[in-house]
Amino acid sequence: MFSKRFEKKAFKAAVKDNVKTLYRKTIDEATPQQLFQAVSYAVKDVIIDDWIETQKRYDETDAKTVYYMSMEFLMGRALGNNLINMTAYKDVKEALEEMNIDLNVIEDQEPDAALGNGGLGRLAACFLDSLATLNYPAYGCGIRYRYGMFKQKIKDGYQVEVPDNWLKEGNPFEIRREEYAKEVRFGGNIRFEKDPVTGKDKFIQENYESVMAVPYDMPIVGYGNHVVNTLRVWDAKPITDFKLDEFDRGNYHKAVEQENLAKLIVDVLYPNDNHYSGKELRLKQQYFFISASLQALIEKYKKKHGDIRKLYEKVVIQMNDTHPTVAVPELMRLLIDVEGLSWEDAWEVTSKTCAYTNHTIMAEALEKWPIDLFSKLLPRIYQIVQEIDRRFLIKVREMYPGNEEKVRKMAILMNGQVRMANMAIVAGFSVNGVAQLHTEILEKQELKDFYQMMPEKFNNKTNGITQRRFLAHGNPLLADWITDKIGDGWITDLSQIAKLKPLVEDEDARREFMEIKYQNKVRLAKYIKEHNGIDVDPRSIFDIQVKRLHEYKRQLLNILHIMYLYNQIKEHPEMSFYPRTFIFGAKAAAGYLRAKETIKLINSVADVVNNDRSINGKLKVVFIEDYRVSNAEILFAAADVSEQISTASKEASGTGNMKFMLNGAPTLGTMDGANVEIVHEVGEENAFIFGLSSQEVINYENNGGYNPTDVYFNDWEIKRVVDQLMDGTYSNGDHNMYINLYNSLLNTQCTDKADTYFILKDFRSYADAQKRVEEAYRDQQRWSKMAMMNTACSGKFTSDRTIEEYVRDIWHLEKVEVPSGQDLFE
Ligand code: B1H
Repeated sequence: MFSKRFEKKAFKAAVKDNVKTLYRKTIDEATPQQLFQAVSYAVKDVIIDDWIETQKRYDETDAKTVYYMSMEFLMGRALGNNLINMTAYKDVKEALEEMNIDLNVIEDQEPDAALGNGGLGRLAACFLDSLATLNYPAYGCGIRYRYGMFKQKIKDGYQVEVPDNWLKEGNPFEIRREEYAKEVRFGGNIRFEKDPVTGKDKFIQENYESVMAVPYDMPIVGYGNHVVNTLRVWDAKPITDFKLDEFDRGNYHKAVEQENLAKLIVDVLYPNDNHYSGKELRLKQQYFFISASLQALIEKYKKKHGDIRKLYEKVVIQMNDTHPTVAVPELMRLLIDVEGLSWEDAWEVTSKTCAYTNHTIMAEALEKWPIDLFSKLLPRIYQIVQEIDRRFLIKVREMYPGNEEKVRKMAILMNGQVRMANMAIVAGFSVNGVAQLHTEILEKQELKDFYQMMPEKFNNKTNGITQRRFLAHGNPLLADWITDKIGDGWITDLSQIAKLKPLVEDEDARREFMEIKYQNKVRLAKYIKEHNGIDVDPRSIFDIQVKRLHEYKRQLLNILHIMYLYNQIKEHPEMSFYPRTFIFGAKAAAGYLRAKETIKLINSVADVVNNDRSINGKLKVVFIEDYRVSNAEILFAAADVSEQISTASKEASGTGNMKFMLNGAPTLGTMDGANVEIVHEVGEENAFIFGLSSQEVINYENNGGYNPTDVYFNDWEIKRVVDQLMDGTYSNGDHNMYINLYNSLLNTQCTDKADTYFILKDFRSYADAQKRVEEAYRDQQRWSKMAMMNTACSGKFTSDRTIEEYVRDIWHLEKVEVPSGQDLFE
C-alpha cells in the first residue's frame, strides 16, 4: 500500500522544489493556487511511475480492454480523489500541516473538471474509478472541452450562466500527447473507383475539411492497487499551420475555415441534460472524438496483432447512450475502406465489438439526425448507414412478412431522419438499461419490437456510485467511524457495509452515527452561511433535492409543497411543526424556460419565507448556487432526507439517490428508477414512498392523460398554492412572473396537455409522505435506526458491483495485477 511507503520528508522536499522551479518562490510566499499546483505535481510524479508500470503490464499480458466512449465525463476534482486512492490522503494532509498548509484549502483551489451534465457523465466517472480499482484494463474516451458545464450564478433570483474556463490556471493532471494525433475529415463528396489491380471498390473522399485530433491523457488511479488507467480526451488543432504560400484565395479561405473548425469543435460542452439539440456542431463533436478514438485503438491493436478480424477478442467498445453511436459506421468504414475487409467480415467485427447503453426513455432526448445534415457532414458514413439499414430491413421483412408497420417502426432511416438508437441496437451485441424498472420498460414498451426480434441482446445493469469519492473523501467522519466499527474492507467491497446492520440495535452506535450527521450538517450550515448569507439551524431537518432541473424531476412539486407548508404555518401558528431546512441545487439548460422559472420561484419563496420573522425560523429554504461534484460531496454527507420525486417511469435510474442512501439519508420518493431497488434493499419501513406507480402513469398516458382541473377544483389548499403563482405573493405583485409554470399545470392556453408530469395528481400523496417524515424524525431513536439502516443496506449500489456485472455479461475482461513500484516520493 502507498501509505506504508509514504516518505514524508521526500514529499515535503518535492513540494518545496516545485514551488521553487515553477514560481521562483518559497512555500511562505506562494499563493494557495501555486501551492495546489506544486502539491499536484508532486503527487502526479508518483502516479506516473504506476501509470507506466500499469501500461507495461497491460502490454505484456495482452489483456482485453474496454473503451468507454462518452461525450461526458463529470470527473470533479482530481487531487483529493487521487490521494484517497493512493491511500496517501492522511499522510499528505499531515505532511502539509507541518508546512503550515491546509490540504482542504489547497483542494478548494482546484476547479471541477465538469465535462458533463449530470448523471450520465458522473456515471462514466464512477465507472472509470471502479474499473481501475478492480484491476481492469480500460480507457475512457471523450472530448477535452475548453469550456465545461457553465458556472451558475444567481442574480435577483434568476440563473445566470457564466463560462467555465476550467483550464485557465493549467491542469496539472493531464499530459498532451502530440505524437498520437489523428486526422478527422468532414464533408466533401465521395468518389467511387474500381482499383485497377485488385478490382475492389474504392471510396475516395474529396473536397473535405479536416482537423487534427490531439489526445490529452489523464490518470485514473485505482484504490490501493497501483493500477493507473487512462482517460483520453481529444483536443482539436488545425491541420496545417497558417501557411503564407497558401495566400491565394481558395486556400486562404480553407485555411481560415479549418482553423475556425478546430477552435469551434472542442469549444464547449452542450449543457442539455436529457435533451437532444440537433445541432450540426454537436454531430461534428461526436464524429470527431469517435473517429480519433477508433483510429488510435486500431493502431494500438495492430502493433501486436496481425488479424483485424479478431479485434473483438482484445477490444470492446461501450457506447454511453446514442451520442457515440456513430462509432458503428465509422468502425465499418475503417475496416472496409482502410483495412480492406469485406462488408460481411467488417460487420462481424463491428457487431461483436460494440455494445450500447440506453439511459433514458424521454422522447425529447432521442437522437434523430436530419438526413440532409447527416449526409452532408459525413457522406461516406451515411452510405454505410444506408447499407446497414438496407440489410437490416431485409431481415425484418423475412421475420415479419407483409408487416410494413414493423419496418416503419424499426428502420434506421425513416421520415428523413437517422435514428441513432435503432442503429445502436441493430449493430451492437448488447443493449442494456440502467435499472431494473427502466430495462423492463425498454423491453415491454419503448423498444418492444427490438426486444421481440432480438431478446438475447437485452440486459439490465443497475447503476452504481463509487464509495471512494462519495464516502471516503466526501464524508471522512463517517468513513473513519465505519472503519472503526467494521474495518476498512468496505472501501473496495461495499457489501461489507452490511456488517453495520447489527449495530442498528446498539444505542451508543446510533448516537455516534447521529452525532456525525450533526457535524456534517454544521459543515453544510457554514457553507450556506458563507455562500448564501443565510442562517440555518443544524438541528432542523435537512431535506435536500440536488440534481439537474427538469420538469420530470419535479422540483416544482417540492417548492409548491413548501408554499403549502408556509400557508399552514401562517394560518395555524400554534400548530406543532418540526423545523425544516429545504435545500435545492440545480442547473437549468440555458434555453429551458420552465426550468429557469422554477429556479426563480424557489429563490423567491426562499426570500419570503426566510425573512418572515413571524414563523420563528421554522422553515428555511436555500438554493445552493452552482451545484457540482465538489459541493455535492458536502451536501450528501449532511442530508437527513433524500428527495427523489420524479414522475414514475421517467427517471431511468438516478444515482444521487444512491449517494444519499450511502450517507445515511432515507429516500422520500416515487417508485421510479433505482428507487425501487433502494426500497427493496432497505425495506419499505425505512423509506417514504408516495405517488402514482409507473404502470399507472403509463396507463394515463396511453389514455390521453388526466385532467388536473379535477384536482385543482376539489382541493382548496392545492388550488391556493397554484393561485399563488399568479397573485403576486412571490413576485412583488407581478402577475406574469410564473405564468409558464401556471400554464404547465393547468394550461389555460390550450397549447398542449396540462400537468404532463402529474404534479397536482401526486401532490396530496407527497404531502402525506412529508407528514410521515416529520413524525418519524420526531422520534430520534426511530430516525437514527432508519438512517443507519440506509447506510448499512447500500452495499448493492457501488459502481464496483455494476462494473463486475458489465465484465461478467458484456465485456469479459480479465484482472491484471500491477506490482508496486518504488517508494513514494523517494
Ligand atoms: C441520463 C441523459 C442525457 N439519461 C442526453 N439521459 C444528453 C441525455 O446532452 N445530451 O444530449 C445528456 C444526458 N442523462 C441520465 O443517466 C438519467 O436521466 C438518469 O436517470 C441516470 O441515472 C443517468 C445514468 O444512467
